[in-house]
Amino acid sequence: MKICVVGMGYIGLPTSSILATHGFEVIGVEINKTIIDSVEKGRTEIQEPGLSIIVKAAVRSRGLKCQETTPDADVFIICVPTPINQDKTADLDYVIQAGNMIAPRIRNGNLIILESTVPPGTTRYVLKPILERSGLSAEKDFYLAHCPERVLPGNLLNELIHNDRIIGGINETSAQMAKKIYETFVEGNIYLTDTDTAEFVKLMENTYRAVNIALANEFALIAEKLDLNIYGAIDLANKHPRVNIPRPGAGVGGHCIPIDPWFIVEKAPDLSKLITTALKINEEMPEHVISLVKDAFDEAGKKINGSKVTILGVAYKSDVNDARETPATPIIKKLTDLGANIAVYDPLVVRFPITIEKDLQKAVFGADAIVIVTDHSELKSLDLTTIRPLMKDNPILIDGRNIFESAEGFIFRSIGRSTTTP
Ligand code: SAJ
Repeated sequence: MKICVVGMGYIGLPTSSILATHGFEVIGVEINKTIIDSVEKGRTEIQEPGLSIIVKAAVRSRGLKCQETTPDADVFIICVPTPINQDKTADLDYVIQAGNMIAPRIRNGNLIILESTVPPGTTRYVLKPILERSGLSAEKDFYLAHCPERVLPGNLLNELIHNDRIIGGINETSAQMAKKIYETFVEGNIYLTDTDTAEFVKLMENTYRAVNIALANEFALIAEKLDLNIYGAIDLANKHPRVNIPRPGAGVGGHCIPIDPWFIVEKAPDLSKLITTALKINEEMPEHVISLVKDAFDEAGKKINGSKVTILGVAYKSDVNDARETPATPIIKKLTDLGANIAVYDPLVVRFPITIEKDLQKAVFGADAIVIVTDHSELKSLDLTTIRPLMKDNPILIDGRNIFESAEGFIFRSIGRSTTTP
């Protein structure tokens, strides 16, 4: 069976490689020529445990190819990004483009699966009419399903295989046909529903996480006001059998948690009060980091204008090389607006608008302040006694990820932590 996967990014490439190593003939379609070149050579820039091995195996066995044009196939899987517009509505351009590419290729009996995260109704009311421009009818001539991806970056391949999956079909046959594809490699359970429900379920999952992180962030701000330590308090609250509060931090990034909940808001703005407030709380965390920086500079008797501030970690979360929607971006912008000279260190990220210093000592040399934005494993074992002598007098440490309980010799601020009690 021949499967065409449109979009060879974070989801498309691992999915294609897994399908290829499970006996399917897979053709990846990609508009980015650099990605085509690297996949054809069996390589990937995406750092995920086990991914480069499986990509290499898929390409070497000739089960996976990558090209710019859309081929004929039995199954088409759409794995394109769905970014957000300025007005916080979903930008469906890539989904529409993928539909337009697939429509001329559709034959009787084909199955089209949308994996991209979309507002409820998109499969049925946006994608289906585009595909029907082929002259064929969904349900009668071809089949259509939504199977939202669910994998956690950093543990992607493992979750691709072991997580349960939700498949929404425009009819029962579509869902059953899609299930046959996924059950070749998914070891979790596969649950079938309709497309609108599957779309909403995916958004509920990421919204649930966004709202819970927002609650943790709000608790952190309250804890600072009450002069207590939020992390110890959360650990104790989480001893309750039905409480599981996530970690507060410098901000919520990535291409899903700060974005996908807006796709629910878009469909029911008047009813999405809690979701909207939660998203705003998360968006304001970088501004809170700036207020901690200002406070620490005041205590040090220094001016931000003309100072050197080193940002440690620009990945959107620990141990990934992905900086999309990273809270580091608004933090750097604000500090630059205040006149600070910024240096950036990240052990993993390569692509970022500002040059990333790969030597930690050089990055912190002569700095007035360091701001920890990402809790990479390497930064969790940072030895402050070797860093402090490299910095200017009265060095400042702002810990946006609760790596340190205190920092001797530094003017220290940490999100959700009292400045007077340890
Ligand atoms: N974060 C916190 N505190 C926490 C956990 C996370 O501030 O306790 C921050 C992270 O630093 C990061 C952001 O939240 O900036 C998002 O990180 P994440 O690990 O929560 O999620 P993602 O974006 O890497 O992956 C999520 C996952 N969704 C859920 O857990 C419900 C994943 O399963 C989805 O497949 C993925 O979104 C997606 O692609 O939709």
